[in-house]
Amino acid sequence: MNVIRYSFKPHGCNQGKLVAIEELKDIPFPIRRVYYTYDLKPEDTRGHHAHKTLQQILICINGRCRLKLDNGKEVTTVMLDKPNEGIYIPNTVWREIDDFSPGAVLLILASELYDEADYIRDYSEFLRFVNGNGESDGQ
Ligand code: T46
Repeated sequence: MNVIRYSFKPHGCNQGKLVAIEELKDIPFPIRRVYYTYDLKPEDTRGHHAHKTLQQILICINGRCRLKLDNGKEVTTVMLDKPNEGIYIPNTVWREIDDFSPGAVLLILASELYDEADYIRDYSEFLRFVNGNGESDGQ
């Protein structure tokens, strides 16, 4: 599947760098939520779900991790290892994140507030959902 990467322009030179991200200008959606994961071990694995409507940008602002994206037809794996690069995850894409380096920090910009009802946490249910077999049945 096609992976959309955003390269954010770093400002600064010999006294560190600064990246600014503005909604609907640098990324394609309004930012309604920001969260991050840290204190991750190399054997940790996160995600293992999809969202019905949520869009997100993932930025590994420190260290490295691996992102697996699955749209129900194709699977793609990308490394997140640049603090000025974001990977866009549209809705209805299954994601898994692993292979965290020591000190990895993953920052996420999200298009919606947290809503557990938006999650599809069962892979079979996800396949039914993306293959057009109607609404998620929650089973
Ligand atoms: C995704 C990956 C990258 C909240 O209370 N508010 C929030 O905004 C979020 C995201 C989570 N939570 C609670 C719900 C759970 O009790 O935090 C706990 C862990 O959440 P979750 O299992 O969803 O965490 P991850 O890291 O597996 O997944 C999250 C996002 O949910 C997901 O959309 O793409 O980060």
